[in-house]
Amino acid sequence: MPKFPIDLKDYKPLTFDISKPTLSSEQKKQLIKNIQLVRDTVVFFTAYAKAKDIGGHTGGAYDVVPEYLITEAFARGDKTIYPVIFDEAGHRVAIQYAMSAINKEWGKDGLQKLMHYREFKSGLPGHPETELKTAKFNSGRLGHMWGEVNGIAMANPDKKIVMLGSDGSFLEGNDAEAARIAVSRNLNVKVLFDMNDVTIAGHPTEYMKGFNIEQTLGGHGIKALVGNYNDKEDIDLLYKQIRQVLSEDGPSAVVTKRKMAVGIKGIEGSPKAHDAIGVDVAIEYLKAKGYKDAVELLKNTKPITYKEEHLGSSVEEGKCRSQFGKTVASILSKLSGKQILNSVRIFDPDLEGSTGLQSIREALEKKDKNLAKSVYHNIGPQERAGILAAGGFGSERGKQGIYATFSAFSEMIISELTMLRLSKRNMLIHYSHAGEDGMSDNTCHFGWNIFFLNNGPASEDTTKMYFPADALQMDAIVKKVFNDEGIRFVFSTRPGVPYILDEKGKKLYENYQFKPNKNEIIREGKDGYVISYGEMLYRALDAVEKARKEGIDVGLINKPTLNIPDEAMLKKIGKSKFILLVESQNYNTGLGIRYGTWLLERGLCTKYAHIGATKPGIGGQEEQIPYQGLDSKDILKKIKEMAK
Ligand SMILES: Cc1ncc(C[n+]2csc(CCOP(=O)(O)OP(=O)(O)O)c2C)c(N)n1
Repeated sequence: MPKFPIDLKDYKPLTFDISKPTLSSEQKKQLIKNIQLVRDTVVFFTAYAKAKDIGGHTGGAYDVVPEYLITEAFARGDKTIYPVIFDEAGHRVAIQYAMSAINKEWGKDGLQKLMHYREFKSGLPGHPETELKTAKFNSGRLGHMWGEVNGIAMANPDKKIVMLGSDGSFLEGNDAEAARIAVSRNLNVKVLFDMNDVTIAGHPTEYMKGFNIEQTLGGHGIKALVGNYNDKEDIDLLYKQIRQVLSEDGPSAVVTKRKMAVGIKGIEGSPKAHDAIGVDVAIEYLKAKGYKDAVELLKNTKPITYKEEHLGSSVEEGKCRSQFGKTVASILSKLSGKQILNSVRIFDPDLEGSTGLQSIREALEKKDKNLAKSVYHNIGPQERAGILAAGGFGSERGKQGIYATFSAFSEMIISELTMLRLSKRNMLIHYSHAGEDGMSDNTCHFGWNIFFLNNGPASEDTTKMYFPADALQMDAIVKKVFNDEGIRFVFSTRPGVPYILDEKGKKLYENYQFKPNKNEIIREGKDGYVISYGEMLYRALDAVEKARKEGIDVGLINKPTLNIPDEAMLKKIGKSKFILLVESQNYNTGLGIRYGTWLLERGLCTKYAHIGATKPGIGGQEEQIPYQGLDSKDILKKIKEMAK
């Protein structure tokens, strides 16, 4: 492994005395130097992950370096400041990792460790997670931290608790509740907001007219100190403001208005700075600062590739999550502007590029810009308000709300779902990034509890859950259920998946009509059956094909409608010698626990087992599935055990 290429010998930890109202010129000089070195470090190691094609986030972490270093320096000089600087925007974890390395919390090789940000087993996944022993708190779902910090303040009444805030997190409703509690109990919580006016898919002040952090805080009873920095940060002012909030009793905040990634040519002020910095942009930035070794490393780093062929499916892959948007766009393209206006509203909680909604927006804009404005709404990271608005729009026959986000965040809307279901709302909801596949964002972003959504009353539930196995099946499912009534969930995963092939090697889901509720025979078998769905189907198919080559005549069933038992199929496979249910959902909450019940209720007491995810994540991308023991090799092993 090459040596960490940023020389940090000029970095000197600072200690500030809270009684001093201003920085000395020496302190200021060193602070500015430190900020630059930490920012260069963040740029380098996040770009290095990008060069390896394992993603990451640069801009947010880069932004908050000044407030992090100033707070840390005050904490060194004042033991009443809680020693952990919390962050409600966990994707900015690069600042936590950078400082743990620089402060030698991981021993003398800490900087080397940064070279492995987001890699498998590196301990440095995409969000801070304490179980990996590299973070001091867990954060990653926006809006989940401040509420907890309130309780930490209650448990430590003699301490001041500092949390880094962000415009994206503040959009989530939990922050409003947390602010009220902090005010009502006069908690010593200090929130330092990075108001860079950038989230993933745009600028909050543009897509959420009226959004204003300081005025909102004022309404809750927190007077925020505002720093307005356009092109240039003012370290003296930031020092004074942080000192002031740390000196006051009770909750208080600093709102730092700045351009995201200030000083990084090409991405400054742009949502492009939110994710990992482009390698070319990083090279230009580091070159200008004379970091020759870092530039060379970035130039010579290749993407980590995971290509592995699977029997029974194609080499070519398609992304189901992108297909969702393409299919909806194609359906809408056949409607007139008036029909679209009357029948759909699309709500994007800031993830449009990741969930496929972007294709819908682009198609609408191509048709008619004004129509797009009326129909398509970037509602920012506001999971609950977004889904409720989508449901409210779908309150009449012929109208539906379309909504898409990550499967992990389905856990946030369970109660809303109950109310929407009671009101018989019409909605088409796409939850992407289900399971663990390709998720170096790690456990907080695993979409492994999607069956929490299966919570309606069994006798009259019209809620449907569909999980296609490849992009062609996604297309067929969306086309089939688009005009259905009720709440329809469609799931997909982060990485592309191969196309499922029939026994002759043809794409199974080409020229195919989707039949809701029906299970599909992918391979017939006499000795037993594997039943699976989604991104696990091609892995299961590989295992089944290999088992068959070894003389075990095992069949494979796809179950694209997750929450409805298929009576005919239950009867058929329930009489075989064994059934193995394969999924990447949580072993505790997935289809596996339901399927076993369905079998027993029908007196079908064959040998049954289910495998699903049982462990917290460990970083990396396609390593997550094998790590859970869910690779095709693991499935094959289980088939062999069961066929004995
Ligand atoms: C509840 C929830 N919804 C959506 C996301 C996906 N997401 C991650 S970061 C982000 C935007 C965050 O913006 P901000 O916190 O201002 O961070 P910055 O762009 O400044 O880094 C979103 C929507 C999430 N992590 N949690």
